[in-house]
Amino acid sequence: MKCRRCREPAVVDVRRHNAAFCRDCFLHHCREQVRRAVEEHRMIGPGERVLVAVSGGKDSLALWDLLLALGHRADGLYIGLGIGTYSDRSHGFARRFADERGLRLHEVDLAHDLGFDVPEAAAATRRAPCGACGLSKRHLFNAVALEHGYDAVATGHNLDDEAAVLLGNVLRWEVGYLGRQHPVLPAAPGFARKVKPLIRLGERETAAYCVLGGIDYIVEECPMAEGNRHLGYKEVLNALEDRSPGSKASFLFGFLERGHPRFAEGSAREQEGLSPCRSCGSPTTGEVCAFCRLRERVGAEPRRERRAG
Ligand code: Q46
Ligand code: ZN
Repeated sequence: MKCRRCREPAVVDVRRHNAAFCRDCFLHHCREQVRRAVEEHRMIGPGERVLVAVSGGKDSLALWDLLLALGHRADGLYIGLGIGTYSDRSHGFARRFADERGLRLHEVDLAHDLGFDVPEAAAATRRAPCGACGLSKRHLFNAVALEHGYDAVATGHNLDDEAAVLLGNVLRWEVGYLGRQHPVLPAAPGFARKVKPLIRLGERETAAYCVLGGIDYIVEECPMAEGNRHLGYKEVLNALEDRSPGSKASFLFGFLERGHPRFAEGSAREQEGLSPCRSCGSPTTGEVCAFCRLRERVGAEPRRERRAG
C-alpha cells in the first residue's frame, strides 16, 4: 500500500476515502478535514478564542491539538465527573497534555465546586448516568465560556458520534433535536457558540491521529457508558459501513445539507420563549433550569470552603 499523497509506504488506510497515507500525510489529511469543517460551517473566525472541552480521551485531545496546529487560539476545560479511578486517570491525561505543551487548562470539579458527582446524580434521578452527566457538562461548558469571554466552545464529537445521534433522532423522529443537530449552534443571549470541528473525521481516524502524533490519551471507556443507546446505534452503523464504506458520511452530510434546513425553523421558534433561571441566570423555558433542578434533587452543597467576602 502506498501513500496517496507522496507514494511512500502507507501506514494507515481510510476506506471511506478509498485512500491510504504515510504518517505525515495522514496528519496533514486530518488537519485538512478539520480546516474544511471549520471553514465550511464558519465555526471559528480569525483571532477568535476557543474553549475546547477536554475529557482526556482521543477525540478531545486530537481536537485541541488540531485546532492549535491550524493556528487557532484554543484553551482547554476539564470537568471532573467523580467517576472513580476513570475520572482520576482521564484528568491525568488532560493535565499532562496541557502541561507538556504549556497550554491553559481550566478545571471544574463537580463534587468540589458544585457539591455532587455523576454517580450521586444518577442515583438521585434514578436514570442512566449519561443524562445527568451530559446535562451537567453542557451547562458548565457554557458557563465557563461565558465567564471567560470565549467566542466558542468546541467539543470532540466525531463523524461516528454525530451519525449515531442522527440515527437515534430519526428512529424516534425527534424533530426538535433534528432541528438543533448541526456542527454549529450560533451564540444567543446566555449561550456561547457551540462547534464540532471533528465531524469530518471518524473514530478510527482520531485514534490514529493520536497514536501517530504522539498524543497520550485514556484508552479505557467510561464505566458508566453501559446502557447508553448510542453504543447500539454505532454498532448498526459500523455494520452498514463495513458493507458499504461511506454510508455514515453520506447519512450525516446528506442530512446536514438537505434534511436539517427543514427542521431548523421549528427549533428557532423554541428559542424565543426563554427567560433567565431564577437560580443561576441561564436561559430556560421554566423558572429554574434543568441543571439547577438536578442540583436541588441531589441536595447539593458545594464542598469547597467559602471564600471570604
Ligand atoms: S462520561 Fe458521562 Fe460520557 Fe460517562 S457518564 Fe455517560 S456521558 S459515558 S461522554
Ligand atoms: Zn439554573
